Amino acid sequence: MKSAIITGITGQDGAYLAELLLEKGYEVYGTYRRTSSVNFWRIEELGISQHPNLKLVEYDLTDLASSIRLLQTANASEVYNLAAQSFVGVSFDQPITTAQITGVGPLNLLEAIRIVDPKIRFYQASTSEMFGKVQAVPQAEDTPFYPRSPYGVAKLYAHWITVNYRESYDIFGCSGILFNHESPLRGREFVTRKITDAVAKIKLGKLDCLELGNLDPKRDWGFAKEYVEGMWRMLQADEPDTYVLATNRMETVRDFVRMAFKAAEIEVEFSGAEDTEVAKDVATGKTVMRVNPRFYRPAEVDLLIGNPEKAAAKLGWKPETSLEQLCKMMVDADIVRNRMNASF
Ligand code: NDP
Ligand code: GDR
Repeated sequence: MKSAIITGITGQDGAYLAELLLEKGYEVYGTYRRTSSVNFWRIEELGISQHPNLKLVEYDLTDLASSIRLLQTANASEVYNLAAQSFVGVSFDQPITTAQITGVGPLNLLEAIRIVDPKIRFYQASTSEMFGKVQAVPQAEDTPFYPRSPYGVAKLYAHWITVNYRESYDIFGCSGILFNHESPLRGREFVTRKITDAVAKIKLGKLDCLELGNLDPKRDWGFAKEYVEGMWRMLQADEPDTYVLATNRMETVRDFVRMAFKAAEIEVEFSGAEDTEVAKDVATGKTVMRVNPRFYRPAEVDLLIGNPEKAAAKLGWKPETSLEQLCKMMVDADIVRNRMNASF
């Protein structure tokens, strides 16, 4: 039986990847952090938390000794490093913690691989945030990087150290430059889920108005479940490499707001500009969304759209779910959860 380690199993991608690897017959070591109240709601919702081939291991990415012990215990042939302080907004308030976890953390795992077994295959969760300020459209593997947040800068270190270990020590290190990917399991601090959760609450009469920051940024949003399949394919390839996963379609945050309300059968109309922009329910005239500058970031990434041709050609990977389908799936899931007063 093949064995794999997934760091960050309590996160969105960790949960979907665990589901995929268990389906493929792997033994999965999923890591979670020691906190006062660990939350396994995602793997519970997927129905895999009690799976006999899933082992949950306490682990912190910033600790080299525990990285070595993790590899020794699991005897895994593949390591998927999904753990990170992954919220861009928070990285401006906690830049040092972000650098330690998101930037240097992966180096602990690479060093542990070098010490324990250099044949272990390693996946690093890199990000379109490394492209940051637009240098080319659409962005591909060879587009120059220009990160715009402490998170993006930290991820860039992790990306290059993965490439460096590949070239220096022949470690099978893959870097997946993934554009935004969402799902009903997305954390509520990220904009798509913040929107779909609020739309569900407004639909059910539990909330009057959603507050957002900048509505102009354009993002390339895909479905997370499809993106974890791409991660797995990268580690099955003959050679380690760097790949972009994206849909090659972009929309603004404002477009996603409109789409989410539409999925709940509420038509909205936008008016006002920048700080005073609002969206009103056409049927009732009520304001259901307003801009609050509190959510603006010190530096913004205006436009991300990826070119996934290399992943299509070399891995046979292709996104299938449209943004409209994804958005509807998220709104529907949030309506069900809010009806049950679920807290996640
Ligand atoms: P989440 O924020 O949902 O999950 C992050 C995971 O990392 C959580 O399980 C979290 O644990 C864990 N973690 C945080 N700090 C540590 C630490 N010090 N030691 C061990 N574990 C830690 O992220 P996603 O699932 O959305 O993303 C997965 C990875 O992919 C991340 O690295 C992210 O930066 C990257 N990425 C994500 C994209 C996306 O659109 N989703 C796009 C491109 C890259 P806890 O629950 O305890 O906080
Ligand atoms: P991002 O995702 O920064 O792209 O990082 P997020 O959903 O947080 O923001 C997307 C865009 O929406 C704008 N925005 C808001 N964002 C949030 N969170 N809350 C708001 O109220 C709000 N209003 C407007 C943001 O300014 C931004 O432009 C995600 C994370 O998953 C990273 O870990 C990952 O690397 C990248 O995607 C690719």
